[in-house]
Amino acid sequence: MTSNDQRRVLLAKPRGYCAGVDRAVEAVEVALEKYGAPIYVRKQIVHNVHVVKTLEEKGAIFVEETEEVPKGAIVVFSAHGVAPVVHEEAAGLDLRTIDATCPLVTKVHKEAVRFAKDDYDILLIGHEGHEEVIGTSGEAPDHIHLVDGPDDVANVQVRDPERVAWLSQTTLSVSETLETVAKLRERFPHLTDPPSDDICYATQNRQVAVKEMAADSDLVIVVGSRNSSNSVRLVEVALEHGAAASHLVDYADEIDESWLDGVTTVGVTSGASVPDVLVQGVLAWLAERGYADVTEVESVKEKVHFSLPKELRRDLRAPLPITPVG
Ligand code: 2E6
Ligand code: F3S
Repeated sequence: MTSNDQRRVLLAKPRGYCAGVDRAVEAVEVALEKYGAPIYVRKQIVHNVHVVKTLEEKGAIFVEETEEVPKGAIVVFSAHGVAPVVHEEAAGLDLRTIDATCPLVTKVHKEAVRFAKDDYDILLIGHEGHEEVIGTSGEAPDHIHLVDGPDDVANVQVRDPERVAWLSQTTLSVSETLETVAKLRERFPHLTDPPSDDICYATQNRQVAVKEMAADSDLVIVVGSRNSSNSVRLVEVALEHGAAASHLVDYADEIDESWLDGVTTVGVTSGASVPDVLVQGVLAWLAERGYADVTEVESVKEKVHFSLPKELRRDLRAPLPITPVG
């Protein structure tokens, strides 16, 4: 039996919202305030069930496809980005669009366009079916080949092995991506690197933070949704770096009491799409069970901020149209 005075929590920092998520969620909130409900959002604005539910309660309507949005309405594109064809669909329906694509995803789109213009075969490392991968691939469908991890490298076929570049999804495991790139380079020694890191600062920093606490933790609880790539990666990183166990939960009430059997130190972190109120819920749940001693372990300082999408900034500057009375 673990005595009460040994029980403790290590709380990772940085954790939770990144600058791109903060901007995307605020974009929907500001759009609701400025234009009124309903505001349509194509796909989950970020991959978090609580965020989506909260915005729905405020009047956002989430749809899977652009064609579900009524003609002339306002639609927000999610932080994960969209293919150019989606912009065309929206224009065809006279929709007013607010593009909440994270600027760091847009950066990868631009890299894809440039490599395609130079006629490279582009090997996009990422998870099949993920929205970000669908959006990036749509920038240059004839040039991009998806590589879903190291085991997929053997399947890659290119036109000219001397003209090949790689890019990646922003939320991958850093170590697994390095392994995939090393295998790609074995096959294609002339492989060209992206101009800068595609795995974003927030993904990297949250992985560094969980790595630092993993070996000292008997259990690491990651707060995040199952379809959140960066959150799922944090569980993997925790296990790879010495945590005895690690689980992903959306809410504190999903924690199984049996996970605490024999546990002295609990590590807690959260994905980039997770509001901190959910982490506070987990801390309160743990405190009720004797894990009230919380130490925040800060590995990297973050100061990144992105301004709101340009369509919103423009409208926020403009005076409201005067509605004639009578
Ligand atoms: C957009 C791009 C990258 O599943 P994933 O980790 O990509 O997405 P979220 O919504 O969980 O995290 C934020 C994000 C948005 N990451
Ligand atoms: Fe952007 Fe990275 Fe967040 S790509 S949305 S800063 S996880």
